[in-house]
Formats: sequence, C-alpha cells, structure tokens
Amino acid sequence: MNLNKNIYLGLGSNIEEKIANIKSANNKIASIENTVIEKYSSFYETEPREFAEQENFINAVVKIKSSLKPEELFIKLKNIENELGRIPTFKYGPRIIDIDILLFGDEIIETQILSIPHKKIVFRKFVLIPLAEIDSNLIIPGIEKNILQVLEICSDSGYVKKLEEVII
Ligand code: PH2
Ligand code: MG
Ligand code: MG
Repeated sequence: MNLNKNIYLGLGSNIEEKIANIKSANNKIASIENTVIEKYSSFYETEPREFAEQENFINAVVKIKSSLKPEELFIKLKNIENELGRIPTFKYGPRIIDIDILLFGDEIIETQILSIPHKKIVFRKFVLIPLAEIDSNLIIPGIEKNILQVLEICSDSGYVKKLEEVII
C-alpha cells in the first residue's frame, strides 16, 4: 500500500448533534480501505461564513494517508456524507456533515468534480486554524506559503473558538 501522500480533510456540521456527526464521519473515514487517519485537530465552534443566517458550525481537520486516487477518495467521502444523512439544500447552506478534500499531497487538480487545493482554503479561518494546529509548516501547493503565513494575511473576521473540553 503506497501511503506517501499527506491528505488533509476539512469537516463541518451545523445541524443536530454537530460534534457527534463529526465523530461519526471520522470513524467512517478511518474504515475506508487503504486509508489511515494520522492526526486529528481539535474541534472548533465557528461562525457561519458566506451564508450568515444559519447555526454556528463545528469544524475540524484530519490528516490522512491513503493509496486511493483523489477521485476514488472523493466518492468514498460523498458516500459517507450520504450515509450520515446529508440532504442537498443550497450552496453554503446548513448541512449535517460536509467532508472536503483540502489538500492531496503536492497535487494541483482541476476537474469537473474536484478542485484541489480547495479553492477557499486561503479565505477561511475555520479551515486554516485547525490546519495550522495539525501542521503549521504545511505549504499550500500553487501558493507556496505555509499555513501560518497564509493565516497572517487572511482577512476572514469570523470567529473560530477551540472547544478545549471536547475529547476527539
Ligand atoms: N461551510 C460552508 C459555508 N460556510 N461556515 C463555517 N463556519 N464552517 C463551514 O464548514 C462552512 C461555512 C460551505 O461549505
Ligand atoms: Mg465545504
Ligand atoms: Mg463539500
């Protein structure tokens, strides 16, 4: 099994049992074939961005290794979203679980279904802060800045509060 790529996934939930939803997603991710979770960020309570009139989110990031191809992993993650009861609403709207591929090693991918690095990484503190917790030296391919440098210039003003009391 070739597990040489560092892959980072962003998780978010703002419906029902948000923390439990992210934990369930993590358990399902851990059971994907040829895939292991290497690191978990803390859980963060975050202010909704893009579409403000919805509940606060819980966000987290996990670092995984997988020998799946990006498209294969993407399909597995969509299946997990469906299994956890995600119902399509509208863009940026409330969701029981969202699992996004943020980074896939040093790969830059633009297809109909995939955009890696995730297009919004650099604009979203709810992604950058948990990423920095896992790996602050991480370089974003195509931008060639590390996460801390990106955070310094990120103008997102939404609050991102670490939930110290939650055990991952
Ligand atoms: N996801 C969105 C839109 N807005 N805001 C927060 N705080 N967290 C999210 O995960 C989020 C969001 C669409 O993917
Ligand atoms: Mg998303
Ligand atoms: Mg998504």
